[in-house]
Amino acid sequence: MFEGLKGKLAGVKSRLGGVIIENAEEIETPVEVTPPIEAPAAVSPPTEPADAAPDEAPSSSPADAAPGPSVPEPEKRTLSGFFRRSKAGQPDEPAPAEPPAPEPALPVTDVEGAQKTGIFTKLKVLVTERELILKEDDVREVLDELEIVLLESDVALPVTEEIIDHVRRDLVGRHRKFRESPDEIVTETLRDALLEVLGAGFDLPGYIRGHERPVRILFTGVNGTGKTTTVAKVGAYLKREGFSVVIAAGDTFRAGAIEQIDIHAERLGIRVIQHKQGGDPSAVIYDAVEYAQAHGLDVVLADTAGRFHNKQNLMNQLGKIRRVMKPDLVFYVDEAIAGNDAVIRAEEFDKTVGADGIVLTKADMDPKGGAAISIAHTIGKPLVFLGTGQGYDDLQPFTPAGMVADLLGTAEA
Ligand SMILES: Nc1nc2c(ncn2[C@@H]2O[C@H](COP(=O)(O)OP(=O)(O)O)[C@@H](O)[C@H]2O)c(=O)[nH]1
Ligand SMILES: [Mg+2]
Repeated sequence: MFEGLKGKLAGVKSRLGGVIIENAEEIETPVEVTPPIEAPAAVSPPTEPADAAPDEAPSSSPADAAPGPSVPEPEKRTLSGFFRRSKAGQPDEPAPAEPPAPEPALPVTDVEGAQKTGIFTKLKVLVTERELILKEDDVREVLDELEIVLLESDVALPVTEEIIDHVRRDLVGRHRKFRESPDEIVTETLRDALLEVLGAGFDLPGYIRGHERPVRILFTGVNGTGKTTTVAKVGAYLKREGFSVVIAAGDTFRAGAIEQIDIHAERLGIRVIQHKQGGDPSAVIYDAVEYAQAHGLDVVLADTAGRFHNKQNLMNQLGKIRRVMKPDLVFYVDEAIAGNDAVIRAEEFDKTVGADGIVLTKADMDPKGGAAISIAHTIGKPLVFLGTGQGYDDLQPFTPAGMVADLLGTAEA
């Protein structure tokens, strides 16, 4: 799923990490430390090999219990060591604890004075740190690249712009201590930017539990996108979640549609209410709602024929279904592989008929992910499910955190 986009995002991540490494500036921060009584033993002459220091000064935090002026050394060595490796082209590699190198000690002030005036005197040491302050120019090229990657992946233009703006706001002009790895900084920034546009998702089982039964769900959308298959998958999913389900065979328009849903439902052990082909779909759906009420069922899932807003007769029929069924939820089904077209169609559908949630099918065949990223933000309605194959279990409740973790190749936060 979304393999093309994932690969391109990995490229952007590593280049943005490179920009961070190039622009991390070295600064010197004065830090006051109070040496403990045993401190004199830890004061190393500058000529002594530096790796003698950590035995006596295991803490790398000079503010904690720093026993002498040589304490900040391990921190500096770690940073510079990390920096060297990163420059060598491995910005993603975490910095391992490395054995101290025989580098000269950090600039230290007052050492002589401290030794002369007594061990309880506070020592001022200058700790070399790296600080990150990126300028607009530093990131322009990579942000242009990210923009192209998103647009090529069919992310809608306004959504792409929001993501880019978020990343720019997050990185440019802000002072950061260079303690996190560049990869962490970049991943966190991209994660936040994507989460901002992905919306909140939709917890269907939670909705059903908190709602008067039966919950009536109408599935609509363009022919061939996977409505009937999705109705079957959602039925299977809700059964697994412990709900009782009835399906209304509301596609009375297409030859073979009733048989298709019948076969699915029989395999899944779900009851189907059906009339004959050519009948009034709102009558079938009405019967299914009555059946659910009479049997105390939790959910009615209504399949419909593929309809599109410019076919006036089908629009009228859909209006009638809405009046008769009084759906609690209208789910618009489209296919992820349609990319931006799916987003445009969903937007039109929502404006003319109204939708409460979106299902994107065939995500398993979509290398781009643009529709999944853009659709909720564009329409202001949640993406509820992703269809991920032709099997009944190939349905993922959409969660923004799961999607972002998948795209960025990280564990779910
Ligand atoms: N790969 C893949 N195929 C799907 C998915 N959902 C549906 N399909 C296939 O898409 C085709 C059309 O599905 P159907 O449910 O009949 O679409 P409908 O006309 O909207 O009812 C069928 O061959 C399905 O097996 C999915 O998530 N992934
Ligand atoms: Mg169908």
